[in-house]
Amino acid sequence: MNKFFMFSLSAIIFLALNGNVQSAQLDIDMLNKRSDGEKMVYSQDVIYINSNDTINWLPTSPGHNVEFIAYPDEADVPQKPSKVGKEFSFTFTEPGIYLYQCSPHKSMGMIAIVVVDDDKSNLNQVASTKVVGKSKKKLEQLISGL
Ligand SMILES: [Cu+2]
Repeated sequence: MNKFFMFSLSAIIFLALNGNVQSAQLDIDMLNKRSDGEKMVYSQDVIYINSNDTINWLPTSPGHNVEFIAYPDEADVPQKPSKVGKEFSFTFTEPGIYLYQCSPHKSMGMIAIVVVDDDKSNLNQVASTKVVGKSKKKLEQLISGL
């Protein structure tokens, strides 16, 4: 074996061992007003991520939080809403659709969706999740856009 071959082989082994553990850190702002004029919203209504990516929700505006209300059966999401006005982070290890809301503004349409690994197998479960007030129409819009 020549040196170049050895080098290539080690590079391939390195990528094989490390290529799948790359994960991203993504920020979502919790906002009173978004640049498009929408009020009481997350900066992204729908975000597509890969498994093992982490989302950091930032208290860019005060008074918001994150409360998961629908998610894949296997997902180990927090069962309690995050603290209002505090940064919150979660690493998504299970593929599927996650629906969350802001507890104080759940009737004002402050809901959003995370899709992990483009897996939409729990779409019906998410679509039939009970939401309140303006979030009913918004959920229909988000679902139809997936
Ligand atoms: Cu809110």
